[in-house]
Amino acid sequence: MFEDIERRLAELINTCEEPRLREAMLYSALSPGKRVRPRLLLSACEAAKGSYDATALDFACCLEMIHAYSLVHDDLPAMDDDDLRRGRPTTHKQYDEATAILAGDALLNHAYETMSRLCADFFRLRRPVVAMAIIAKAAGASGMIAGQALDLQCEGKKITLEDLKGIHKRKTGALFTAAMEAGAILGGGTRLFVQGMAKLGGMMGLAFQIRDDILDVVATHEQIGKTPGSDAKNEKVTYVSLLGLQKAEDTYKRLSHDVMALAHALPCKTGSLRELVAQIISREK
Ligand code: GRG
Repeated sequence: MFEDIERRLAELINTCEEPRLREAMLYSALSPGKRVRPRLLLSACEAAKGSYDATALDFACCLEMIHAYSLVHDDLPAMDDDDLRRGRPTTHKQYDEATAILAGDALLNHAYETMSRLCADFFRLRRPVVAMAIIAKAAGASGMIAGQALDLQCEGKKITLEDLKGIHKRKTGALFTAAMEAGAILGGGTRLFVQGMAKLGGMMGLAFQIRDDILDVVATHEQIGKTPGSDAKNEKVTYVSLLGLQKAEDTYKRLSHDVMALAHALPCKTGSLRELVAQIISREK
């Protein structure tokens, strides 16, 4: 699965014509990330249908392109101003700010161009259209971008745990939910199954982000491939800053337990999704 994603991601990006832009897109998208969201989409598809096909693989790569764009833009001086990502210089450090903005824009547009081509190819089937609408909404102004906007607006401010949960659910949870929902839809799952997978995605996204808040405090730069302490530097409100490290760890453990319980309750055709979910929520990097 991982190798399929790497190969297809490179193939899709290599169709872009402008050499420097293409190079910056490849640098940003193919740097050594965990590929969590595309693997979730493909595993959700397998859980519904038993296997995944070329359409699902392209959708998975589109989701990773959208994620890669969000990281490139998040690292820019105007946002979190980070120098390291995935153990390498961030895209604006490796190239320059203008190239990083354009590479992010291009990855985002390339994802939608690819998904709309798949919808056009399969215009008799509803599933790719529905999957694209779900991903677009999750990545957009009421999903990940809204989460990022709120995250920046709340820097240095006093907010409640409920407010923070709302930010995490949008900023991180939206793409996790979309990965699971779109994968289950592309695999032809029933409405009840799709709803269950979407719920699992949302819970997992929140657990993943709480773990991210914790790792920013306790992990090394070698471990996470970025500069730790960045949340404190940017005066971000996190589970750790609101609850303290111990309570944040307890919340994360409780949520992880609920995630695994739901993953086991869902009628999956293969065991690979449960394994991936367990691996993702116990992340050390
Ligand atoms: C710029 C629109 C826009 C959104 C940015 C993704 C994001 C929203 C910000 C990055 C900062 C951050 C901590 C976001 C929370 C989501 C998250 C944990 C991203 C990192 O995802 P991983 O761990 O990264 O899956 P890899 O490198 O493995 O792909």
